[in-house]
Amino acid sequence: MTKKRSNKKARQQSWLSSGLLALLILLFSTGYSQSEKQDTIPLLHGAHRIGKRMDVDMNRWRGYGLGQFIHWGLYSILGGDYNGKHYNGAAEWIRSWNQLPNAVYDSLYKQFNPKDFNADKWAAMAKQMGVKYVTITTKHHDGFCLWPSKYTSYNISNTPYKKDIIKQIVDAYTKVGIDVYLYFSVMDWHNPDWRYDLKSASDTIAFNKFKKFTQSQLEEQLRMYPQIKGFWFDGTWDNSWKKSGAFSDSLDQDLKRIHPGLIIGSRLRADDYGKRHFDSNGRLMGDYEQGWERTIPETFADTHGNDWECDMTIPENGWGYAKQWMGHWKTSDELIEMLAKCVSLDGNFVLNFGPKPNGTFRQKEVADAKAIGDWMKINNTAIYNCAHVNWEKQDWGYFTTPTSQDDKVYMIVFNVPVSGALRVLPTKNILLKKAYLLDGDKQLSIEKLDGSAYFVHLPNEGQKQPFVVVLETEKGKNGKQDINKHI
Ligand code: FHN
Repeated sequence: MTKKRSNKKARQQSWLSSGLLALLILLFSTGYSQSEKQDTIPLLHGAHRIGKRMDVDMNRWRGYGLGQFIHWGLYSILGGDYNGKHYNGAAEWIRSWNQLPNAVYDSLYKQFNPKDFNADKWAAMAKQMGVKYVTITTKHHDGFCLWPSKYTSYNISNTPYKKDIIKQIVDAYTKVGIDVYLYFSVMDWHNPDWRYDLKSASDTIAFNKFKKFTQSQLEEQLRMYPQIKGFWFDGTWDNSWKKSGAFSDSLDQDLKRIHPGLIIGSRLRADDYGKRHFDSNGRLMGDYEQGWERTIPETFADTHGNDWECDMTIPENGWGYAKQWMGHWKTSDELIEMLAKCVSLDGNFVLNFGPKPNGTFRQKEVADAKAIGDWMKINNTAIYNCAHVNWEKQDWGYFTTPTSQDDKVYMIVFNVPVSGALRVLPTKNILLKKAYLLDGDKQLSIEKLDGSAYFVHLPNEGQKQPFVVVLETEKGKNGKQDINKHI
């Protein structure tokens, strides 16, 4: 090799390595994001969007903060007991218990007569609690429909009660300004065409009928309850459905075409390879992540920057009414702390209620709704339309920040240190200008520490409830995460 050629090669190599270095610096300085990564597996039915859905309906969903879940159906009649014995699973699963004959369960509809059900009272309780959206089971895994579906006789119109429960709920909640979402279990233990897997031609024939039935019921709900904002799908984990990714993809698109703006989480679809929630390239399929059931992400990194919702029970498990609740019952302070944690990590917190067969709520649920509502009345500014703050988490509680302001941060305080001094460590040398209690505006003193840290000093008045401290920063300096920046 001549000297000239080897010089040229050396120049090329050094250009290549400095180019590579520059690219690496760029990737690390901008934060390598999920949206920037390459998809390696070609998919027809994977995610159809990169990053978050940014339309008005989804922005409204993002601002809810707090939601209510309602599991109500025939299982509430048994309340987890049959023949003097107690079923140890979740009460709404009791039909699957081998000690209870299916025929007995499937006749329960003849007794369903919730004489004390009053949708306006339910909506008033939810309103007082401060919820912005409700999700109600229209059909759980048992296949019983709380609306008068024309596609099956196993529905509310054939009970002694007769009246459409879903319509009453949609109307009553909508009237008080709470958005309604309909829970729909695809898995249907009552429909003879339901299959867990597709192992033969006859399975496929039956399941094709089942898919048509499912689509018809969903379109029926959209026609009957045009005010709804979305569907909450469940019972989509079996092989039969996982092998039907093309169908669930077209179903999702059809429903959204009929009802523009409709919100559907990540439980509906499976991709070409049967992967659920996240497709084979790791991208979220759905408008928000729907996998946080009875768990909350520990850190913001665990959310992958996606929209998400946590659905929580008050007892350890069990969504439908159970005469005996299992394990530890969460206190209202624990529930409020879960709410604060979810919002601080950019998620919504949805609390489940399992009404009794007569249409009323158990005492503990009523008391929790009241306690949460009383707390929300004072502190909701730190919950509604709030987002994650990129500041170091501290032991006293959680940070949130209003999405429409860039000079405020809220501290939702659950554990006051003996010293009464709350440590705050903003990012990027952000200056704190002012601190005060949200309730009563009382000004708090701020002490600057070494580096970028501060102490916010609390007055010596033992706070009995979780409370909020408002921090004011310089404009544009509240450490808010870029809403569509995935990590
Ligand atoms: O099996 C159901 C359960 O009964 C309940 O409806 C929950 C609510 O998120 N979803 C299913 C389990 O994931």
